[in-house]
Amino acid sequence: MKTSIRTLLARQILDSRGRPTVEVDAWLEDGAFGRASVPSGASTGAAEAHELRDGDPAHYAGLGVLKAVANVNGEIAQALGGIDALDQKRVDDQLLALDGTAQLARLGANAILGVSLAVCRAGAQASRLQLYQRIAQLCGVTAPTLPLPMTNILSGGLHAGRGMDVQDFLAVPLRAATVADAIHLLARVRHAATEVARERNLPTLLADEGGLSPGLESGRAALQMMVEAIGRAGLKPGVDIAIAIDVAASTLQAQDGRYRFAREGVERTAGETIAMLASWCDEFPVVSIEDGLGEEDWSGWADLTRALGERVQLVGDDLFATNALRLQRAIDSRIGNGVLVKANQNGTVSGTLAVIAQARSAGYATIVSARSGETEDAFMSDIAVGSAAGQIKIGSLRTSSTVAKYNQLLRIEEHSGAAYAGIQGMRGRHGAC
Ligand code: 2PG
Ligand code: MG
Repeated sequence: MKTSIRTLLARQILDSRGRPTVEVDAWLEDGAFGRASVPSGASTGAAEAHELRDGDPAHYAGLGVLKAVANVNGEIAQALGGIDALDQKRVDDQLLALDGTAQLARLGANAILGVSLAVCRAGAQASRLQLYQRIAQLCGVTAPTLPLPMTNILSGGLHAGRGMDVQDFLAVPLRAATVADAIHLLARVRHAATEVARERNLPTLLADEGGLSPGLESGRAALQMMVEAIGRAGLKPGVDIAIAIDVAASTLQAQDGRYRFAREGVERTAGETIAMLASWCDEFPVVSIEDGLGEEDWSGWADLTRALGERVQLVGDDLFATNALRLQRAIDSRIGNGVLVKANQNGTVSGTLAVIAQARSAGYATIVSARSGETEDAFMSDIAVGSAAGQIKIGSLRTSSTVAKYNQLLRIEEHSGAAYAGIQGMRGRHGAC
């Protein structure tokens, strides 16, 4: 068959942190070609699909991915040869079956996702479709939509040497007619944040996602700086630009279910953490809070949802790990109202799109997200548009791996004439904000 997989070829390349990752080339019988590479997190959830690393201290400090590469070039290429690339579900099911473990620990989720992405791209080329159109076809979406972006401005946590306790402070454009307008507003805020940092003699060097890492003593101080940067950009906080937060609270967990805010020098119970987040929502234009509590703190999450779920978007990242079973548990007990979607937490294109569909049918918001270790591959932008996810979370408007995602949105907007979701991408889902 013309669209059968002919060749799969993987190699080790480097990501934005200079760490090895997997890149896969897929060729089909008719000459169609797809190349894709796999991102990697730092604040990783325990329930994520398993990233296979070599563990050889003499090679990239144990972080090499030569075993995953060998798994693609050997066992996976052998098993997938001749399968129709346009049957993405069959390709992905075959990959899962071949691995045979729940978290894809045998062949490696990095090997499996690299193949799944590359085959999807080759399938798009064979179908003479743009990648976002192919994704839309796979999801049964008839109206692809440009997502509302949330953009990292200030970083802490594991992305910035724990210089601040909370991991991400992001800007969300409230008033933009197109994704190009939205990106322009975000660029103004990012630029103004550098000016504010410079004036206050704070560092202006880049954190892992291209944001600033001012090392402020508390979340409140970082929120004040966000508001100042928005104002400095000539924009109104809460009118033009709102704020999203990723607490990444799983990385703050201490003994007895408490959370350690080391920079601030305090430990908080889940209840005290919820009270702190609520006070931030009272005082600042916060519209979205991700991982406000830890990945196994289901009862705390239930309290958090009762306290703030009507007011703001409550996003599970480590909590859900783009995993259908974990998401279903949350849906059944009404925990959170938004899902961060990371293909490498799940392991396959089909599995990732299924989680988006599952979240959507339960009325949860969906935010397609980059990882803190990225490559120049902008596949996630096509997923966000093609699945009409409504929102996308990307690092700052700095460094080519991050900017590649924004640039792809600009290209798709020009090519597709698709509508821009705007703030409805957030509001439309759960009535919050
Ligand atoms: C997150 C991402 C991006 P990482 O926590 O949402 O900010 O980080 O890829 O390190 O998990
Ligand atoms: Mg997160």
